[in-house]
Amino acid sequence: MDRITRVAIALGSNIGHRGDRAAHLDFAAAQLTRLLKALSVSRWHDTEPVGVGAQPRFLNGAAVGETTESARELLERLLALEHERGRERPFAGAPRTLDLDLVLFGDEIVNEPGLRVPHPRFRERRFVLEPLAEIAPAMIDPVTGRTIAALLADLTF
Ligand code: PH2
Ligand code: MG
Ligand code: MG
Repeated sequence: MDRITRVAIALGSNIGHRGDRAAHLDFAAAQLTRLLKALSVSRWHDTEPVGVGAQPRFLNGAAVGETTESARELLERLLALEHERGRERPFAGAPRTLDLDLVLFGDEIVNEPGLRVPHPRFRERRFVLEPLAEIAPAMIDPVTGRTIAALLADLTF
């Protein structure tokens, strides 16, 4: 029997195809139903850009589901979906059509080139925690041992 891992993914877009950021997130959600079992998807949240200067507003969401693949294999699939939506990386933090970040991969802690889980900054990011708390408030961050709901309640801004 393959080992089943529950994963959390953060979705973001701030370049819309003809202005439609939701089309990118809807595409990602549809593809994730093929990649993951028992998928839950949050609603989409319109958010202020954080830490990237003057950029278009984001649409953010979260998805939770189960996989039998490794974190590296799932990451490769997420990058392929970003690529399908024309994601370009001219510089770090550039505006993007589709960003799919692996936030949690079960209780695994991975620190490798190109792959860090839990996502190193997700605990400070309301645009990640708020959608994730909608669908998986009891999910545990293996680094702090805190639930998503507790991490969200900790945010002071
Ligand atoms: N992603 C970033 C930087 N800033 N701000 C919002 N609101 N939403 C994002 O997804 C986001 C951001 C880098 O990945
Ligand atoms: Mg990101
Ligand atoms: Mg990313």
